[in-house]
Amino acid sequence: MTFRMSFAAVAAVLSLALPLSAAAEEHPEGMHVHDVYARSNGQEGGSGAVFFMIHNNTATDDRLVAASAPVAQKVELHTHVENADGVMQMVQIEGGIALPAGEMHELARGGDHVMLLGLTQVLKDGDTFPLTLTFEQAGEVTVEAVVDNARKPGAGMMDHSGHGAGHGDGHDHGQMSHGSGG
Ligand SMILES: [Cu+2]
Repeated sequence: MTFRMSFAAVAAVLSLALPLSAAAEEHPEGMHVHDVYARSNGQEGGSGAVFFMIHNNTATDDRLVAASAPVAQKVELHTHVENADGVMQMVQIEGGIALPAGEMHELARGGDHVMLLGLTQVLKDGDTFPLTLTFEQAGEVTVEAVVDNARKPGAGMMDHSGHGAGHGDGHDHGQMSHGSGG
């Protein structure tokens, strides 16, 4: 609080000289989506996954409820859950991803991700495509995703070798249980 007050005091003093937008530009209010990258098996009709960081820099709790991209027939929000045998399985997220006001949420390999199913074009490293995210409150936000299969996850929290390879080459959704009565 002391810091905030002194900052406010300094800001007040400087406000004549310094445009207010200088501070506002660093952390503008809004739904921020950073660091968007995709992995793909590089085959038409294949699959891919998109990862990014969401920063809900608003005063309102929100939810990511849907995603779409022109490069896939179907786009779903997925996560991984551990089954009774300790094996990670991919499942579709019911009801979207909760984004409390002011908080960050990372979609990362081994965790939540946007799944691209039935690619309508080949995605190779360096290719880009628009990804539109639909938030319950913030509405639609379109960002550019870049294909980067070599990207390493930031914090290797879990090894999850079986599935990680799946997203890269030949992710077989036929073997996954996607909440079909199970
Ligand atoms: Cu998936």
